[in-house]
Amino acid sequence: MIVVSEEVREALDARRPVVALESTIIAHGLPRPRNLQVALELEDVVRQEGGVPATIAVLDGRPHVGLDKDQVERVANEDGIRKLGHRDLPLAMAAGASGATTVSATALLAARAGLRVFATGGLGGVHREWTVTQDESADLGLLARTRITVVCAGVKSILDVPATLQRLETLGVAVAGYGTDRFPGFYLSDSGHPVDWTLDSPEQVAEVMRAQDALDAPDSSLIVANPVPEEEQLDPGLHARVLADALRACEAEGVTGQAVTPFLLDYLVRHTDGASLTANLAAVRGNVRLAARIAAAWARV
Ligand code: PSU
Ligand code: MN
Repeated sequence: MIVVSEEVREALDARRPVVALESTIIAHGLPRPRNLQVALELEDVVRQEGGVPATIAVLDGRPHVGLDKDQVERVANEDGIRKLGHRDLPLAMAAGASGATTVSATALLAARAGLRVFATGGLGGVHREWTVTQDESADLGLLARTRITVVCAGVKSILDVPATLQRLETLGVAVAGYGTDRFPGFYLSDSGHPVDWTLDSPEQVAEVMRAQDALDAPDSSLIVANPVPEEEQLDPGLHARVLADALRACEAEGVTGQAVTPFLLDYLVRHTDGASLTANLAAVRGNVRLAARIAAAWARV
C-alpha cells in the first residue's frame, strides 16, 4: 500500500542513513513560494550529510515515502491539498485524495516503511485553552505508540508547553534535550522549562535507540529536542507580544480544529515582518542536519 521510492528502498536495503521529512510544514506551515524552496533545501541538507531524504505525503490516495521533484512541487503548490493526521490516512487512501502529512501521519508511514529517524520543526501538542476546546494534537498519542526518533525544536510555542511536557510524561514518551538541559521553545532557544535528560552527540542518541530495542519496551518515540541557535531565535519580547495578538485573533475569528495551527503560524509570519519565518527555518534546518547525523550513527550501530 505504501509506495517507497527506489532511492529510499535501496538505501534501506543497504543500511544507509535515511531521514523522514514531513510535508504539512511545506503545504500548510510555510508561505508560497518559499515553501517549495525550503522543501528542496531540506532534502539537500540530508544529502550533504551523506543521507537519503524521504519526504512523505499522500498523492491520489497512495502514501509515498520519498518523493521526486515533481511530487514535492505538487505538495507545495497544489490547491486544496489536505492536511492529514494519522486518522485521516485510510480516509484519504479510500477517497483517492492527496494530502500533506502531519507529524503523526508521517511518523506512522515512516515507521511502517522501516525508517527510524524523522526530522520536523515543532511537534503539535496541548493547545492553550485546552480546558475549553480539548484541542490536543494527535501527534502526542501517535508518538506514544510508534518507535521512531523525532528531532524537533520542541513543540510549537503557540501551545501550552508545560501541559504538553506533562502529557508526554504521562504517555511515556522519552524526551531529551540535545546539548541542553532546557526544553527548546521552537522559535526560541529556551521554552523556560527544564528537561530531565541531555544527549550530546549523534552516537549517544543512537545508543538510546539501541537500548529501546534491547529492552523491547512497548513501542514509543524518542524525542530529541534540538534548540534553534540563540543568534537565530526570534526576539523573545516580540514573540510574546505577537503571540498574544495571534491567540486573540484566532478566538475572535472562530478558528478551530485543524485550522488553528496554520492560522497561528501564518499570523506570526505576517506580524513579525518575516522574522518568525527566519527563526522557524533556522530551527528546521538544524533539526534536519542533526537527524541526518543521527541516522548515520544509527546506520553504523
Ligand atoms: N512544525 C512546523 N510547522 C508546521 C507543523 C509543525 O514548523 O506546520 C505541523 C506539523 O505537521 C504538526 C502539525 O504535526 O503542525 C500539528 O497540527 P495540529 O496541531 O493540528 O495537530
Ligand atoms: Mn490541533
